[in-house]
Amino acid sequence: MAKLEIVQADITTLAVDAIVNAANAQLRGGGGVDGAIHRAAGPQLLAACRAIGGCPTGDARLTPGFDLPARYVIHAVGPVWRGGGQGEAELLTSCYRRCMALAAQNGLRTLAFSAISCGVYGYPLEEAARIAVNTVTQSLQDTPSLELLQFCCFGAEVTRAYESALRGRRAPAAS
Ligand code: AR6
Repeated sequence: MAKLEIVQADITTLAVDAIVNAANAQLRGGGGVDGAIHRAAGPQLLAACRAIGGCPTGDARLTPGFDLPARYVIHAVGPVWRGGGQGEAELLTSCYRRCMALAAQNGLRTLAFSAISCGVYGYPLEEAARIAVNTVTQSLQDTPSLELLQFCCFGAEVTRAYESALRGRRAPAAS
């Protein structure tokens, strides 16, 4: 079972098999972590995203990492927070599940997640951290290749939310 870890860092510096980007449905790049990843990966990343075309909310797509230290980028499209009654929790859960499925399919050993939807998309941080930690925990048994999973937190507030979610995490369902 993979080790779960919280790191406070710029995700573009992490030399893992894949980093998870908080992308938009057009996969066109943008601000926040998406902008930072595109800047660090170089223009080939945008070309690869254009070739894919787009990605529905709640899903994810894998590209190479190009100039990044990470081999791959998994572009996950989180929901915009609209008060919680628009299926946001299901869509965010689906993002984490799809990223874990891509990690399994590609035999990834190390993976770092950004805090999907927790920036301009406005998802409440504590709740998003709980979903991230619990969904990933539930998926670990189906991702046998994974040795290390990092939650990459940008700033102390995000780190605190993940620490609290990790302390309260639900054990995986018995198989
Ligand atoms: N490394 C790690 N985390 C970061 C970094 C970084 N370099 N920079 C920001 N974060 P956001 P979203 C954190 O807004 O809410 C983009 O324009 C940040 O502090 O990047 O899913 C896309 O194109 C926050 O905790 O993503 C979409 O249009 C987390 O990353 C839209 O924003 C996510 O914040 C997606 O919005």
